[in-house]
Amino acid sequence: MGKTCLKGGIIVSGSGTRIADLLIEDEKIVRVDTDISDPDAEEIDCTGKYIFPGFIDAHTHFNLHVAGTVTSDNFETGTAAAIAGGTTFVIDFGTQYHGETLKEGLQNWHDMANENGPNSCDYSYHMSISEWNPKVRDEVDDMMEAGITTFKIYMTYPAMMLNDGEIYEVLKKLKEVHSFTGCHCENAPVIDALIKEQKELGNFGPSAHPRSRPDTMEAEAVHRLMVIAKEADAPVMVVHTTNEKALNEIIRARAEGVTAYSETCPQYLFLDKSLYDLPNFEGAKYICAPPLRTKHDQEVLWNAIKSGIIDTVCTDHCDFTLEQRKLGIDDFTKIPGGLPGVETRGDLMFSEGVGKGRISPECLCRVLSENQAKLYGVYPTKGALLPGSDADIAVIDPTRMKIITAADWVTNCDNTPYEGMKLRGCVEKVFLRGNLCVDDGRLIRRGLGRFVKRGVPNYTHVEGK
Ligand code: DUC
Ligand code: ZN
Repeated sequence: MGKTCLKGGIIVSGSGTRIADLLIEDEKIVRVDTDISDPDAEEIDCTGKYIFPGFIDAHTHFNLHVAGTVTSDNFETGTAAAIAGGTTFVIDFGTQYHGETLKEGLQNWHDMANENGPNSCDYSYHMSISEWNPKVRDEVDDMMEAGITTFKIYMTYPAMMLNDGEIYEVLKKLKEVHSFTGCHCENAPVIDALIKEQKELGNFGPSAHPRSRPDTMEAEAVHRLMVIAKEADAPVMVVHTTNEKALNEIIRARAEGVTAYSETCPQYLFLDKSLYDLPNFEGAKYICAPPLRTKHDQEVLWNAIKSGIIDTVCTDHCDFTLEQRKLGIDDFTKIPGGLPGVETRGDLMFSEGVGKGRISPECLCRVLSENQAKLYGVYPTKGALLPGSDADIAVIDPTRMKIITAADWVTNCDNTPYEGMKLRGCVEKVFLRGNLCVDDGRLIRRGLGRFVKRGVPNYTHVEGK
């Protein structure tokens, strides 16, 4: 592969930026310095461009079975979409379906990743625990051994959810092995009652979706999780935090000493719940859980990213075609839920976040790359531009324009919630372990992605950076 030198770019880390050259040799970064001159290296002028560690997306769902169908992106297409958007490492959710062991769940995910492949960015999985018993408890150690060092639990969805006592035991066990779990926080029984209420009122369309899953029921579940985490004296991650009330529960718990991490997703920063009221079943395109919230919540979340309250911005990428959405044409609860996002996150967050002055490049680096690498046990191999790190790199040109459209994206889905959005400041080049995979904004090389065995989480939440 040889040597490549990125000349004169703005090198970004979570704690600062500097103009420097960056030398890649084979799969690794070997030097970051001013005025590197190596006669054997191919030079690429990066003047005025931002050089980020490749973005990490620790929340994707490829090949996931939802509401009687399966996500339109599998590992092959999903990892290609990821790298096209500057994401060089994804962590999907391996899932233990009912009746399975964790090992069987993990094997199923390996099989899918291998069979669908080749994969175009590096990947790993968290393991979703949907049944808890002494055997599963012991298998947690096997998962850690296999490099699956973080987990996921659900407080909703009958096929996945654990009860409060089980959640307590999971948290305690994971603390023992220096791991933690992400948790989907929504109050399932009240949501069921609210769904019933909506249907009794004759509301079967997408606009009933946010009414049946209010912010209060997300906040209640976050509160409960925080209390359980405090009792277990164990760390926990709230995935896809959507609103001010839920965020306040996290802030309150932290003040009481709980080690609580928080993630949000672009859909909660850019889209609001008025979209569910669009006519002609258009609102179905935006169904996800928890649902989109208010413009006020969007501002609260942006401020929380800026002040370091939110640790990560992932995507919850989980996409369905318009035809698939029609499974719920007569009943909003049958619309497969989830939104595409793995391809658009880097561009959206740079253009609308950094470009519009909402967050700094350093902050973007933390929430899209560095914090995730530390939390999920791959730092500084990934999430950093240091000698010895993988040469996973996203080069962003702050003047590059783009109009988002599903007509010409890599994602295997015929719709994007950001259709027609104009961006300024987009991904130009992407390197995966030293290989140029995206050039001039176009995916030019696929199939180089590998499974990554992760280490234990090593991260401390710090606010106000
Ligand atoms: N929410 C969604 O909308 N889809 C997939 C899983 C989830 O939690
Ligand atoms: Zn999810």
